[in-house]
Amino acid sequence: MIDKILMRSKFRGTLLGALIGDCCGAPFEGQIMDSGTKLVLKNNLDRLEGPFFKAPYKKYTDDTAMTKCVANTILDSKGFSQTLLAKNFVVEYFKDPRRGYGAAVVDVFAKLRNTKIADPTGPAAAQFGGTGSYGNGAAMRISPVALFCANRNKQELVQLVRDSSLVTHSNVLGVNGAILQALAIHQCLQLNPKDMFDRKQYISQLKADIAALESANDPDLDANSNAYMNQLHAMEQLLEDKVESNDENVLNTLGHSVEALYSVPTAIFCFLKCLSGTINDSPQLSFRSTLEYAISLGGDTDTIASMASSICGAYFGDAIISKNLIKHCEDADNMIILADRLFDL
Ligand code: F2R
Ligand code: MG
Ligand code: MG
Repeated sequence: MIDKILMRSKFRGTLLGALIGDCCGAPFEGQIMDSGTKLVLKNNLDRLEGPFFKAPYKKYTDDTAMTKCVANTILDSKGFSQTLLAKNFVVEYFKDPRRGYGAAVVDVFAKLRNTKIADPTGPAAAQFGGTGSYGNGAAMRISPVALFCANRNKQELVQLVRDSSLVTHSNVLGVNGAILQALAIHQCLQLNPKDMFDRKQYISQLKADIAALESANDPDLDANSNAYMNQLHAMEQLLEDKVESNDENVLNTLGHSVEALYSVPTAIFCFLKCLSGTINDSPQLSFRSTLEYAISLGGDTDTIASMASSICGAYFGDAIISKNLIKHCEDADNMIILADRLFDL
């Protein structure tokens, strides 16, 4: 049983995790993470968590800008619609375009604006010669949907994730990546962090949910028919040390790119690895380890750290996140307000 106080804390932890991962990961996006850079990362995070000092905010990127749009669309008095979500994305992007958006998704925003959102999913469906984007942009912003569906069944969750994804991402890998990220958060919301965490059970549940999604694919016609199941299986092998989980193996197996398939399972892996005591077993340190480890893998650091820290925040709640670290992230107060409003909804 999760009481109301813990659940409110979990809502805050989910959105704050998403924000902190984005803000702290962004400066390392695309960098080679050699031992020197990893030390810089560690020192940076130590400083941000240490005694408070006044410094410019760590700015958030597209991950948070779009997460806020999703949250505000759900919270709108008229209720969620793809047209409203598309409008919120367009307004936000043209107000503040320099947030490091994906190279192709900005074309969707331009088309949506030029057509006055006549068809909210049309421009996304036309991306990449009609195959749609398989980037991680739908997954990176999905946490408010998982929160909204905390007490709803999985069918409703999957439907709302799909509806919100299709405004920018129509490729099945982009959509299923968002569904997997939402399911990872959704499951954590139901778990009490005071109980023993059953990693096997957590992964089997994710696998069962993904099997249901991917069973609709035809393996003869679709090379990616079991794509996420294969990634979850590979993730489990790494966690069980059937394959040595050094950085090279993690990156070769799970990846760290802007593609949803090669970043969402990686984010879940970061959370599970840091939770299981492989790195440590204290809640405060688990959050910090998840954040630091996700960034240390390099590549799409803001997004992988954002997704991993959001899952971790959903599991533990916000009490275990360093207050000083939160204060250093742009717009943290507003993320807490959004989390509380989603909880009250
Ligand atoms: N864009 C970035 N990072 C680049 C560096 C930013 C720089 N630091 C700055 O400040 O400017 N990060 C953000 O983009 C990712 C989310 O992207 P999203 O929303 O999925 O966008 P998009 O454009 O749809 O997809 C991303 C790229 O994936 C490739 N791709 C996707 N589908 C494809 C397909 N069907 N065929 C071929 N390629 C496909 C393309 O290269 C897309 O541009 C997050 O990391 C966010 O932080
Ligand atoms: Mg970003
Ligand atoms: Mg990114």
